Amino acid sequence: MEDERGPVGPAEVTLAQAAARIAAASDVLLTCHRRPDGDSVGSLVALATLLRARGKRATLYNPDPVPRRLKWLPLGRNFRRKLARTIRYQVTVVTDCADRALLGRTFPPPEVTGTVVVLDHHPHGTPFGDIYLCDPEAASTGVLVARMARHLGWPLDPDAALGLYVSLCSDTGTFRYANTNAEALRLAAELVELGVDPWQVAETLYERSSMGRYRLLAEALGSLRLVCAGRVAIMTITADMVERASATWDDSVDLVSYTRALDGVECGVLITPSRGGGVRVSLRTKGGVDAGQVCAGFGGGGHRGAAGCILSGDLAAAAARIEAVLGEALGESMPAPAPAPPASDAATADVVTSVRDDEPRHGASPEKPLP
Ligand SMILES: [Mn+2]
Repeated sequence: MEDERGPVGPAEVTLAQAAARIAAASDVLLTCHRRPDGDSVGSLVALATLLRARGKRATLYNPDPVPRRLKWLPLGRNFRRKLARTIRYQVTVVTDCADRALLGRTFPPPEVTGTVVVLDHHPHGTPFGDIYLCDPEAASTGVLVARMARHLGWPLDPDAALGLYVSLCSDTGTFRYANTNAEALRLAAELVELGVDPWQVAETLYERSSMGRYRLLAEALGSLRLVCAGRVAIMTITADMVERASATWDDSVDLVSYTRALDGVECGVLITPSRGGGVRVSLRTKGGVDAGQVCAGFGGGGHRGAAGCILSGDLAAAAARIEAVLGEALGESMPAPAPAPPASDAATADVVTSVRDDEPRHGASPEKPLP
């Protein structure tokens, strides 16, 4: 496992091969990137439900807690945060993870994991594990789980359906972003036929904001400023602001979407202190600028429309650096840059985005700031 990012990479396989390996195991560990989000948790609980229905043992694991807004999912409270070193699994499935570093240092060793099967959909990921299946065309990792279930002839039960639906909502912005495709919508329709109630899910995910989050939003909007002739919006959230709002960092999830949603803005940036030191930059674009590429330049990564990275230095220095890079990227991406291009045109650009949660999962090295 330790050497698998060397020249001899993991086997990139077909869905059938990955499905066969998972189906052959009776004792499976299921995990995802640190700081799990709706796609990873949703796809994992769906997979766990499917495996258990076949009489297999499926253990859900992540060192970080499942966010409160996702705990209501079936098995959402059954995630283990620690594993005994003596436990042995035949197969470990990792979902929604573009880079081994995003699993953190606590990821169990090969004698515990058994064969590691990675199911992912990030473009430009760094393949890892023993079996690596990645399809950037899949709107969410849940789509891969659904394809696998179909291939194996495993019927989706209502619990699996709910997990897959949340996975879709999470990564498509509830069917708004440019990764929303026919397959995602067909799968969603199938899940609704299986009993998923779209309003109940939306209400649970999006209509239970805390007042703390609203106060934090007010603080964050107060920090918003436009640069690059109005084409870049930068928002900052500091620990002081979180405190003043009597909020938690959990309340800041997705506030970055307010930056991109401004008319005329092509790149939205949220800057926050990073837990491990340095500054976390969350970047959202309308597609003209490749957010994943910009963040990769700083050792992070992600999708075209949503990515993240960690910079060294203080908040102001990070803002200045990202502003400079975006100014350059905007100059290159737009043949005829205008001070205020119509947002409606920009919105039709080829965006591949996946936002719901913050994107440490996309960054290559969330735990240590860059030098
Ligand atoms: Mn995802």
